[in-house]
Amino acid sequence: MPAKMIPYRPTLPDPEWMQKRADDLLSDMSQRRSCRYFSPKPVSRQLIETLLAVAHTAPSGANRKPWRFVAVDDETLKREVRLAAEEEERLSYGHRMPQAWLDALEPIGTGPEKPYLEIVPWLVVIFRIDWETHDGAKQVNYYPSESTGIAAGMFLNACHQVGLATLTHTPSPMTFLQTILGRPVNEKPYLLIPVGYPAEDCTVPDLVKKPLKDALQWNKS
Ligand code: IYR
Repeated sequence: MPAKMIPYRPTLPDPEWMQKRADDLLSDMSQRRSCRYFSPKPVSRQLIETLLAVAHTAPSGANRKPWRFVAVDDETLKREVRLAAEEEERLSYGHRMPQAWLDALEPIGTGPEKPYLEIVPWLVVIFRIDWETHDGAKQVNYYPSESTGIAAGMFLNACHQVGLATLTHTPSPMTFLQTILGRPVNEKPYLLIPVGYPAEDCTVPDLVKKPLKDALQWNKS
């Protein structure tokens, strides 16, 4: 049986407007920085829900939407997450990460202490769902990593568009998030994203970014 199809006719924008909009998006997105110093200033649950609704519009393999978003503003839970993340990070920075990795992080200035996990108003944890059970039958999802990555990217973009700062934090391993947040074994922690306003005295590393020309090829060079 072929799929039921419905018309899709978005209004065709004018090319000049498109270029202007793309230029504006570029200058706006170029301002985005990963933030590690957050203000405790609250962000409403409604705003977070809307930003997650944006992420939830992401395309996904076979339209399965193989993700779970867990939004945390409970102080006790945030503290638990911080303590568990720091425990893993101490082991990682202490002996699990090879010297080359530590050297690569040196200009970013990260370390095992993660006070922002408690200070920030929201922790959004994205889980990737590789398989699910429906009516007792196991059903696999398709391209769960790609799909969840796209949803995460759209969430980061949406946060920036409304003026909120984020960090893509990946304490490794992240299984503690399953336990603390009560998620089942088929939901794998994918990204831990603190979301909030930057602290007034927030600083970010003065990094040189790889230019686009080094990441872009036109046709077959
Ligand atoms: N997860 C650690 C280490 C870390 C790894 C990468 I790759 C970064 O770009 C930044 C940090 C941490 O969050 O400190």
